[in-house]
Amino acid sequence: MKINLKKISKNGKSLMLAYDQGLEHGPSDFDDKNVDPAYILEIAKKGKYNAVILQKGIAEKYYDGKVPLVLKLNGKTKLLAGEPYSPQICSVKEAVDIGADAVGYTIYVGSKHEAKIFAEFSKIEEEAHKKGIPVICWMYPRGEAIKNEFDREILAYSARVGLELGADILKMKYNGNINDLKWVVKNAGKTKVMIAGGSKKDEKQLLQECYDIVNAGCIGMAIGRNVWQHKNPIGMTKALKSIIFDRKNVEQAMKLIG
Ligand code: FBP
Repeated sequence: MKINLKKISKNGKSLMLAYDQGLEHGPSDFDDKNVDPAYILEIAKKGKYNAVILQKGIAEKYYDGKVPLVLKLNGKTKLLAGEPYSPQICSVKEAVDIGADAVGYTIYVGSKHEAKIFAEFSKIEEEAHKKGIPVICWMYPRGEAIKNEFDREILAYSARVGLELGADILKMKYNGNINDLKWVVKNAGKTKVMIAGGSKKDEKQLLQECYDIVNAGCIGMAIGRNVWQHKNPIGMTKALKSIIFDRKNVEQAMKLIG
């Protein structure tokens, strides 16, 4: 089934604001300002993001429908060691009732729990697509079998798995090599690719990554810490948008940070 991505993109490009780190990483990512979900939703609104990515608890208490919503359906803490598995904690129906325009699910490609993950995801994919809701997969190759999660073939394999399983968008990590990313995008076929921001980095490095990402054929970024940990989140948003939507270069974008 062809799923419409218009609600969470513009002219085939997209910039999403991720705020599920409270569950995935815990409070170590936060300061006095960004610990407050209302602060993040204000950035999402002012920055006119194509979507904000939340877990259901925060969505139920803070989301006001002013920006499109991607609701994450699974999650886990960083406290548990061992082979990764992120259990489903929200149904597609609940997500739609909360107002989700798309749903998200993390797949740990190569984990010992892969069979369980695939089975859980296939039900989500079927239900979401029946309702016409796009499915975004966080494709994270992890576990004992994965020696290097940034390896070109492992990343490309993960992208292919996303296509084969029926995801509409993949949220992946960039290993810093644009040719590798082009191969990843090719393997994703008609499934679109977005890139995560990662931990806070130098502004110029982030914008250069954004520039590569667009030039490799990705539709944009689904980014969190590099925006809401920034002293000027809206300036950083403008810079990222100028590259993704207006094809500006890094120097031009740098001037917009303020
Ligand atoms: P960031 O841009 O802050 O890295 O957020 C992207 C993201 O995919 C989040 O949605 C998620 O919480 C986190 O990264 C998971 O990253 P990891 O598993 O590498 O800690």
